[in-house]
Amino acid sequence: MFQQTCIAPVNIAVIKYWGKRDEELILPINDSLSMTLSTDQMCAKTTASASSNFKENVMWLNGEKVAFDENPRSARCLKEIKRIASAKGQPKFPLNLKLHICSENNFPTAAGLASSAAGYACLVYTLACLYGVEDEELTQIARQGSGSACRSLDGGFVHWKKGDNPNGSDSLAHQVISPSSWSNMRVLILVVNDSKKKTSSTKGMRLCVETSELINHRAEKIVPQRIENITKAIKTKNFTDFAEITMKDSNQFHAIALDTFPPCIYMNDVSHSIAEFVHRYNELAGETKVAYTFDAGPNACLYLEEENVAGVVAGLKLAFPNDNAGNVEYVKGIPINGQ
Ligand code: 2P0
Repeated sequence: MFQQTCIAPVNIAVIKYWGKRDEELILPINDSLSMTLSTDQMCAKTTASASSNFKENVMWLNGEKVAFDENPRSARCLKEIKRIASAKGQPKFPLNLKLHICSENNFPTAAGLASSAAGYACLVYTLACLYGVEDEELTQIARQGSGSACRSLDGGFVHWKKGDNPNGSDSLAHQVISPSSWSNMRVLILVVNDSKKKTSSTKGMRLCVETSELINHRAEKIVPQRIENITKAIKTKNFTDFAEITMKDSNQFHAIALDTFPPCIYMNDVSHSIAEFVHRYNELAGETKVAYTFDAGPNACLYLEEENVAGVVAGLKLAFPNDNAGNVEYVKGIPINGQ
């Protein structure tokens, strides 16, 4: 039996990916940029085994058997890895051996907490190690599992370029700065609700591309400049500019989600109260100390520098006591991935 186990981190976008120009190859309509979190507290862990005793490819996700060959995304990731392994010659074992794959997330799946990003990044990386193709360009394969997964294969801040080629060969993710370049950056995750979201990201963005009159304006006229500006803010560690762009981009993503017909509503009243708290906190502090961003769910991700964590957490605990039903469940301090 041949076996490999790997872990992969979550990433949280500050410039959001929303909308595909090619559903099958998972090619986005705009660039996106994210920060990779430490694997200490939130990660996916995958073990893949190949054996001549296995009769079929089988996958378990968080203990539940899920489709593998019937799922076009996981099947495509495996096909691509095998294609590279075969092209390299001398595969470690016969490529026709069947696989058993076991994957677990140590955080809520599909609650807008980037579970598919960590999950597919982990699946692709584990398969790549199993078949001995670590040195290949893997972000292109992870992207075909779940778009945001391509940003989880590197640490620090990562930029996924939409690319222009119809075959996706230039739709790749690259590191902008290493984790150590902004080592006091932190993220707090505020879990407002960990139940499965109503509209999946895949479905939500498809509907959005089909019906929103604002989405193309965002993709063509807004995002390119934002990517340039936030890259500069990240490279110069300008927290004020970084925070403003991050919050505006989160708000714009939720605005185009609302412009979908029927609308996709991911934030709830508690989410909006958290955003309000952040603006008020910064106003009272007289400077920008914290930024929010919300993905396709109600949970909040707050970006802030280490020296402001204690103050912000104290304020949050006063504003959102854990014992109130419907309020924030818990708060985690998560450092940037140190790998
Ligand atoms: C992001 N999200 O940039 C944005 C912001 C959610 C909100 O990437 O269809 O699960 O598998 O490519 O990667 C969620 O999208 O969607 C996502 P698919 P994915 O993080």
